[in-house]
Amino acid sequence: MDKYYLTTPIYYVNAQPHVGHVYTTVAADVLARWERFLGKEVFFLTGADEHGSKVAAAADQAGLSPQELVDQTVQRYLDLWKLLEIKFDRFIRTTEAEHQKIIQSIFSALQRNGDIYPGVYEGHYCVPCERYLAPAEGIDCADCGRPTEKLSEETYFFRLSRYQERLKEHFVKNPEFIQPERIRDEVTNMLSDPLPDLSLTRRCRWGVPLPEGVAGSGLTIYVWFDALLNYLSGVNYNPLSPAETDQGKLFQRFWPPDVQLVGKDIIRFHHIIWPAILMALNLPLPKKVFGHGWWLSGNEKMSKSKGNVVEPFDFCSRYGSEALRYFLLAEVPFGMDGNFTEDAFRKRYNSDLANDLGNLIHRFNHLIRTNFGGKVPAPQDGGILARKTTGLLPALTQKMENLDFFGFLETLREVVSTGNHYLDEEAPWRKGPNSGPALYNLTETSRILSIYLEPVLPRTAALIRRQLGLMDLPTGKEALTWGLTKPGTIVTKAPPLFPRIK
Ligand code: ME8
Repeated sequence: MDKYYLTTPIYYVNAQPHVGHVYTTVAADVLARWERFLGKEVFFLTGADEHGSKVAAAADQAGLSPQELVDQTVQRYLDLWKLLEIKFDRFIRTTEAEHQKIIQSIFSALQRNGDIYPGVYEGHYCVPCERYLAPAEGIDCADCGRPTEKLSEETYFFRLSRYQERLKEHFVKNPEFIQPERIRDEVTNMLSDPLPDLSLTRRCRWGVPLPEGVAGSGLTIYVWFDALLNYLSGVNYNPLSPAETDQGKLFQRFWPPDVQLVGKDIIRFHHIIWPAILMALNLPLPKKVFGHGWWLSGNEKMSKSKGNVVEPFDFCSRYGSEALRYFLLAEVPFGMDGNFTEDAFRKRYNSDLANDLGNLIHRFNHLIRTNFGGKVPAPQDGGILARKTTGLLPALTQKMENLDFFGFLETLREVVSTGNHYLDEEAPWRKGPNSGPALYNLTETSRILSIYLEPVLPRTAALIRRQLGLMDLPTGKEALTWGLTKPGTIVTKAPPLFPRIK
């Protein structure tokens, strides 16, 4: 069986989750569900980035210990993922003892092969971004615009400079590594000046301690080194434990990642620093690292520090988590920025979900119950609907491979729209008992549609199948054959899938 290893960033738990975090995680969940549907063995990793000055400062502000703060906040993330039906295989926390041990042994391994060496870091550091500034940036952070701290501290450096040429080569030979295409130039330009070595430790009380025997009192491992390595510790990689052990099996099975999703705010970490660390460890690189666009709010990036975030719990309680999953992926192509407004959300909800999809299912369900006593009538020719729905798999697969959720949903909207036109033209309410084959075709179309919609709308897909009495039919690729619904299947009355928002 093919494998598929997929990751999201691990989010800082200094504050509550917002719609930006939901975006990446929902996109990953959709991919994971799709790949499972295709029959692959999937490992979907997400988690929490729990160390660093920013988390420690938030804990101080809340009058809690850092551990208390992260324990509380991580629960909010877990609750949110449950609400949104995120089916991850592992949720990693960087405060887990096992993760910390792995970080230390990777640090030691790199030190042994000369990729880590002691030195003094002189320069600026941005705590909100947990980032060392390049000397040319000056004293304010180019990413968030805030003033930074001036540091002069003893540290250990990672020899990032050693990997500059190999990174360049890798980018040329593996164009699919940097996705989407529109950010390729930006990433490649990051290599136009010599790469400075990266300071790997900080004078920060809340972080992974240096490995035993490494000098440096008061120093902990730089939070980004700790965080990036979650993608390795998440599949139990450990340079000290051989691959054949139980520990090593998960790594053996799933490494390297097939797709890593990140927001475009952290592409330097993921397209430059991360692959360089893997090169230093002699490990294969991820196949694809995709830097998606931002959700803006009031034309600025939605972020905790700007105070312009959309709160997902409240949003889900008003409109449902399915609608949020749908909106995020249907509104804007994945690589682009989008403005999140309640008005845009309501418009899309009402047009795509309430009027088109919800109405289609509601209308023919009603007709089967009134014209045929609730039993799916016998089929004749599948006609245009059979042609429209069967054979979509290659095109949809291609779209998912390109992370084109927007195009994927556009294709499914066309199916829904064909179904609604068909219903209008066939007008079963006029044909009475002669409307049987048309209603069968609509049932079959909706069954196949529910299979395709499942990754994005898992609850809705199940509700469609339940009201059409199709719960016992297969849901894997074999479900795509036209004609699996048995005539006589009992259709039941159900509330609207997406009640119109006034
Ligand atoms: O950067 N639009 O964590 P973080 C779209 N811990 N996506 C957004 C977004 C927005 N407005 N705001 C946040 C960190 N995101 C590190 C990551 S990984 C080894 C360590 C999403 O809590 C997007 O995926 O700041 C972005 O990259 C991530 O959340 C940043 O989350």
